Amino acid sequence: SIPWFPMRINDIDQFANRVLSYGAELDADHPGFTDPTYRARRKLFADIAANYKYGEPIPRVEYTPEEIQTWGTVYTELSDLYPTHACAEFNYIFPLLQQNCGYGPNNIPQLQDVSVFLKDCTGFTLRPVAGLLSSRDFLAGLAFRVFHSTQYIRHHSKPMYTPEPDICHELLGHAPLFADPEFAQFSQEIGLASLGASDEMIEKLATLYWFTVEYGICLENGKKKAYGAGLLSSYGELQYCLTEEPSHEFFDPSVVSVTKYPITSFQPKYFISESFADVKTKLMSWATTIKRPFQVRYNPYTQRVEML
Ligand code: H2B
Ligand code: FE
Repeated sequence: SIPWFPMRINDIDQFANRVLSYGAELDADHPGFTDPTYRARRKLFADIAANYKYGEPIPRVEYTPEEIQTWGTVYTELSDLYPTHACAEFNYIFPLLQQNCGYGPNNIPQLQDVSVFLKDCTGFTLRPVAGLLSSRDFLAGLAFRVFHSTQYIRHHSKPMYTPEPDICHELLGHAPLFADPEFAQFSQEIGLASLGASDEMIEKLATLYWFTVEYGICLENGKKKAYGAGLLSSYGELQYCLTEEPSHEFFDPSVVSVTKYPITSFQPKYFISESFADVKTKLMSWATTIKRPFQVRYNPYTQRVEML
C-alpha cells in the first residue's frame, strides 16, 4: 500500500508537530541541557511551531541580547568566508537579504520577513518547526516549496557548535539559495519524488538531499565553491570542504543515493556538480527509475499535488 502523503498544502499542518528529537526536550549532552532559561526559551519556540497553521504570518520573536550576540558571532565569522568560499548564486542573494530582510551582525532576521522575500523570488515559504522531522515529513514539505525552519538559536556557551538545526543554520545556510529559481526547483523535485515512496526510497532521497542541499559543492571556472547549507553555516567545515583533505567526486545520483555518511563529524567525501541545472536534470532522470504506481505533479494554482 502507498504510505500517506499530503496532497494539499495545509495537510502539512498535520505533521509539523511530529518531531523526532529536541523540540522542547533536550538530550543530556546538549549545551543548553542544564540551563533553565534556555529550556524555557525552547518551550516558547516549540509552542509557536505547534500552534502554527499554514497561511498565517509566522509570529515575530524578540530575541534577547544574548541570542543576538550568538548570532552576531556566527554571522561575522561566516560572512568573512562567503566571498571566497560560497557559490555565486549565494553571493548574489546574500546582499539582497541584508537589504530586504534585516540580515546583519546585530539583528536576527524574522522568519516571516525571510518567508515573504523567498515567496516573492521563487514561491518558497518557511514554516516554523520545533525540531527534527522525519525525512519523509521533511521532504514532503519541499514538494510544496515549503521549508520547515527552526526559529530558536543554539546555546550561547558554544556559538560555533550546534547538535541540531538552529536559526543560524536555516537563515545563513538554507534560506539564501531557496531564492534561486533553479535551486528551488531542484529542491521541489526531491520533495515530489518522495511523496508516497517506499521507506527504502525515502532513505535514498534523504541521502541525495544530504549530499546536495546540505553538503553540495559546485564548480565555478574550475574552482570548487560550496552551496550546501551544512557548509555555509559551519565556519570550520566551509574551509575544510574546499581543501584537498576530503575526497571530491562528481555527482551521480545512482552512486550518491547509496553513499554512507557521518552526521557528527566533517564529511570525508563531497560530491561536485557543474550547476544547479545539471544536478536537477540528473536527479530527475534518476527519479524516473523510482517504482511508484502513479506519478505526481504539483499544481501551483491550487497548491495541490495531482496524481497521474
Ligand atoms: N527536520 C528539520 N526540522 N530540519 C531539517 O533540516 C531536517 C529535518 N532535515 N529532518 C532532514 C530531516 C534531512 O536530514 C533529510 C531529508 O533526512
Ligand atoms: Fe539543514
